[in-house]
Amino acid sequence: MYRLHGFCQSGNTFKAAFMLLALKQRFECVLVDFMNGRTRDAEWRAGTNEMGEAPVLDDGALRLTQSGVILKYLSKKHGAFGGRSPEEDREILRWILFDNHKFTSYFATYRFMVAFGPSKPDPAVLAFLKTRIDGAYGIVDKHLASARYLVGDAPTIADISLSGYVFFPAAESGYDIERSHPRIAKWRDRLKQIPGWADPYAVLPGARIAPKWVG
Ligand SMILES: N[C@@H](CCC(=O)N[C@@H](CS)C(=O)NCC(=O)O)C(=O)O
Repeated sequence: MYRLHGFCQSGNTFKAAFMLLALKQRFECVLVDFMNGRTRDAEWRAGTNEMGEAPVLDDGALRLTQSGVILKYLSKKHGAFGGRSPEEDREILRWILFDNHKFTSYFATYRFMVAFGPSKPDPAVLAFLKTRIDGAYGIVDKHLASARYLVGDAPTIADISLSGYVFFPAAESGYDIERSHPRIAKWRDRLKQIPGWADPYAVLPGARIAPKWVG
C-alpha cells in the first residue's frame, strides 16, 4: 500500500491523493504537522525530505518527493492520465512546470498567509502575490476557453497538478474563481466528476483550521 505524507490544508498533498483516488489505489496517510514546523525540523528533513516539503509518497522502499515527480511516476506505473502521444507528454510537462512555478506557488503562499499564517499579513506582500495569481490564473482561464482539459481531450496529470488548490473553500483565500475565472471554475467542476475524487478535507489528515486573516 502507498503511504502519503502530508496534511489536509496542503493542495500539493492533494495532488498526489487525487491521483491515487483516481487510480483506485489504497493509501495510508502520514500526518506531517506542518503548522507546527515539522517540515523545518532537521531530523524530519534528514529522514523524510531534504527539501523540507510535503507531499512525500512511499511506494514500499521507494520514497518520492515533488508532486510532479509523484504524478509522473504514478501515471507511468499505472498507465493512466499520461496523455496519448509524445507531444501530449511534453505538453503535460510544460503545464506542470508552469503550475509549480506560477499557478500553484503564488496562490498557495497567498492562501497560507491570509488563512493560516501566524501574524496579519503585510498588505503590500498580498498585493504583489495577488497580481501574480491574477496573471497565472488569467493564462489558464484563457487556455480553457477552447479546451475542456489542459492537454488533449481527456484529463491528465497536468489537470491533477494544477487543480491541487482549486477545491478548497473560497472563504479560505477570499479568491472566488466562480466570479473571477469562470472557466477555471467549470474545469474544476469537470474534474470533480472523475471517479474517485473526494474533498481534500475528507481524505487528508490533520485538523481543520478556521481562516484567520481573510477579508
Ligand atoms: N513543488 C513542490 C511544492 C511543495 C510545497 O511547497 N509544499 C508545502 C506544503 S503544501 C511545503 O511543504 N512547504 C514548506 C516550505 O515551503 O517551507 C511540490 O509540488 O511538491
